[in-house]
Amino acid sequence: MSPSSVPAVHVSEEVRAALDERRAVVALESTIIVQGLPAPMNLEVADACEAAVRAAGAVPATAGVLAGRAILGLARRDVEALADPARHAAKLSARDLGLATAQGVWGATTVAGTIALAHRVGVSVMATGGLGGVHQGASQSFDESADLMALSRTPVLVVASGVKSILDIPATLERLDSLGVPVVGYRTRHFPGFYLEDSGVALDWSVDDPASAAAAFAHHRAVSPTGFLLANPVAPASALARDLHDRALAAAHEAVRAGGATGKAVTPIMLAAFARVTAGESVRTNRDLVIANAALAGRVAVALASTFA
Ligand code: PSU
Ligand code: MN
Repeated sequence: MSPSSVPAVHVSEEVRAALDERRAVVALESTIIVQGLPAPMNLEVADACEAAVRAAGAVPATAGVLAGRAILGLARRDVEALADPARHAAKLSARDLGLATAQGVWGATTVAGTIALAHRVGVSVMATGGLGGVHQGASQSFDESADLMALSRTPVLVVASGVKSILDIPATLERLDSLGVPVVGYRTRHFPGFYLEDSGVALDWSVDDPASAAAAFAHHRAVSPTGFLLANPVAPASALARDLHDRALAAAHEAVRAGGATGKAVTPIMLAAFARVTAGESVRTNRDLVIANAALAGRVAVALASTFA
């Protein structure tokens, strides 16, 4: 393939029209659908996230790579195809995208992969459940999610309910500090704990409404090339009880250790261990928080498009 035939990121017609008219667009990732949540809830969550973005007045753009085509704005049948276990879709971070498109691979995109595609076409808001972060023992293993470095070089606002519980939360926040990525609580001065409302770690900044979040991000990107983490706590009614959470967390650590899992396999194993120990409650919490994050991302994108386009 000659360099001139290297394909761009493909954008659905609806997303293209929204971008051309400077209307709000929210990028959504697909790893949570394909590797993060069990079927059949995964597709229900994919639909509910798109619906939440639309209800806010923005256009959803779910990212993925279909047989080597990197797409922003997957159709429902594409999401289904990607989630079909028979496809064995890969988990694609930012560094994998070129290889995946060159080799005709099917893959779901992580936060890092999604913001790389989003930024390329001019989408600057995305939603996920929990950002990747620094793993326990990372000072030995060097296991830190590529989501962090990606945020440090990609000016996209990501809405997340903190980072996955198994991670080293204080270390993750230290890295985000070093990388120049602001962490802003949505109606809170504490970093959310993914399945829990509050991780116990204090934050320097918070905003109280979508317009303030949009203004903060607009000001941030005027003076900095980095991304922006808007940390939206799970609704109290959807959070796990703390004792159940702590038991599940111990089991998740054990599952990762016993399986000898490393790299991109760790997060899916951890999520599955939580689902087992909580008898599915963690999956419902995960569903609720990611849909709420999509809704908030929609409202922030609308505020951004109306005021700072
Ligand atoms: N949030 C969820 N479930 C998930 C993820 C986020 O509620 O499965 C995914 C995101 O795609 C995130 C990835 O980028 O987990 C992090 O994986 P890793 O730790 O391997 O970088
Ligand atoms: Mn990792």
